[in-house]
Amino acid sequence: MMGVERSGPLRITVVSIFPALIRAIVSEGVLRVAAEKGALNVDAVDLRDFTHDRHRTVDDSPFGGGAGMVLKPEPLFEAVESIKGTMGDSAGPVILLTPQGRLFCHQIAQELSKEQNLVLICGHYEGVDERVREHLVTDEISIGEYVLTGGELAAMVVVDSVVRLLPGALGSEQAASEDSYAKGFLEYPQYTRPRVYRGWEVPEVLLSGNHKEIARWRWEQAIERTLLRRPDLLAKASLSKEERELADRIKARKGFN
Ligand code: 6GU
Repeated sequence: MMGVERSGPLRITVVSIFPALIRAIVSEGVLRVAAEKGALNVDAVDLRDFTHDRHRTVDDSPFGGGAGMVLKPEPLFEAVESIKGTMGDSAGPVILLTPQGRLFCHQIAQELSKEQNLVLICGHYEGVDERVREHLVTDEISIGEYVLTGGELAAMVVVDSVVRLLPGALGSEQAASEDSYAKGFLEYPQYTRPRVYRGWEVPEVLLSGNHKEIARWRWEQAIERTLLRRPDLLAKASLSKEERELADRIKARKGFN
């Protein structure tokens, strides 16, 4: 897709042995609304539809022995080839969800959100025949350093975070560009009514109506929170000279360094 605007919805095809699970998730909330608005089109493809035996077998025991089962290559190749056949020249990445993949993050979500088509293959912990990795998939993604029973939840994490970045998918267009990870630091604290709850008061500045002061307070809170919880993020953030100086002053005041 590089550098070309997508026409129409981002089309995501998820290959899974639990397609009903995928459909359940995309039929609620923001994902559903994004589809209704024409920003997104998610298809769940049942891997078992690409088997040819009576038992619809998708896995087999590993050559060389060992515990667990391995996803067979034939159904995966046939499923992805069939999906790509419907995409023509706009076929995009074919991504295997696996704990061995590169670690998912905001930047990857942003890259994926610019594609025309995505194919997500839900792996299973025991593994996928290596020929699928070598000759079918173009990328492998993990969502974190822990092990899930299958790639379905990981695929849904990827879909969810990508959909938030699609133009026309969120209620307010600025919301995604204001994300903490887009800016490189964590969010400031938010409050709503009541002004006093169980004796706990909302910070006075937020009630002041002074927008300049409010913006400054939020900025300082965001910096402070990031310093405390994720100093690594702040070190990488792209701040203006002014912002960097303010961050350094907060750091000094709070006894960081
Ligand atoms: Cl993508 N799959 C599985 N099975 N476990 C994971 C994962 C993916 N990412 C983190 N753990």
